[in-house]
Amino acid sequence: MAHRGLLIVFEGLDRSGKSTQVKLLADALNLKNLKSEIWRYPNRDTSIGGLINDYLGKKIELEDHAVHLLFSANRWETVSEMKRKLNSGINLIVDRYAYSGVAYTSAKEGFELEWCKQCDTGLPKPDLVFFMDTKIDELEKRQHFGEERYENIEFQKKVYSNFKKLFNFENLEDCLVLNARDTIDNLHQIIFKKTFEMIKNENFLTNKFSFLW
Ligand code: T5A
Ligand code: NA
Repeated sequence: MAHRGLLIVFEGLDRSGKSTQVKLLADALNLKNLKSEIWRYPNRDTSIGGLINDYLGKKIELEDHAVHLLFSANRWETVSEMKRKLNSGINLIVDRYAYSGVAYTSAKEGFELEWCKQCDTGLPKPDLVFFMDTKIDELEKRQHFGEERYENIEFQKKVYSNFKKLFNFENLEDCLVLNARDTIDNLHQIIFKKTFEMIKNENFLTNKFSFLW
């Protein structure tokens, strides 16, 4: 029976190097004929994604609960295509997912983690999450930091502590924490090795998914 593809997610604060590693990983897998696609959330190409894009770019204002649900809807609107691709054996390398949804909204005043998790319940659960762990004050030095909504140090600190709660950094079954201050190439080597091991593990790739949470 054909293997399904892996669902691999990258998470981390703004500018922590996710997109850089997502691209390197997808390219390296494709070079080995392990068919892989890059996905990202928010997916700014849909009409919901267009609203989110305007919100992040500070062109429009949206109520905080409403925007949280839009981010979630932006995942749900692509979920059948996600399952179809995974079932056809394509690995999906995903730049942010529901963990960002929860970590960012629950950094806002008056939002409980549990409420934030609710709307993403039932989404496919990633096989592997890479968390790009950065020193918050170093993000400011990276290119373009500060242009979009949420890109300020105080907010990012709250987001970071929410990620810690979500992933339970002391008991890392769901997630591999990477030192995002390492060089781009070193990080890629670690990420590729871990992913390749998983792809080669026959026992691991059943055709079933788990679901969040
Ligand atoms: N959001 C998202 C929610 O609130 N709810 C949700 O449900 C979701 C899904 C959009 C925003 O939306 C929020 C979270 C975000 O605030 P985005 O479009 O993913 O998120 O924006 P960013 O996370 O900011 O994505 P970026 O592309 O801007 O950052 P990346 O991908 O983390 O970083 P990258 O790879 O582009 O690198 C940034 C810079 O650092 C350099 C790169 O060359 C680049 O200049 N760099 C390194 N420098 C030194 N050492 C390294 N190891 C480096 N790696 C990269
Ligand atoms: Na950004």
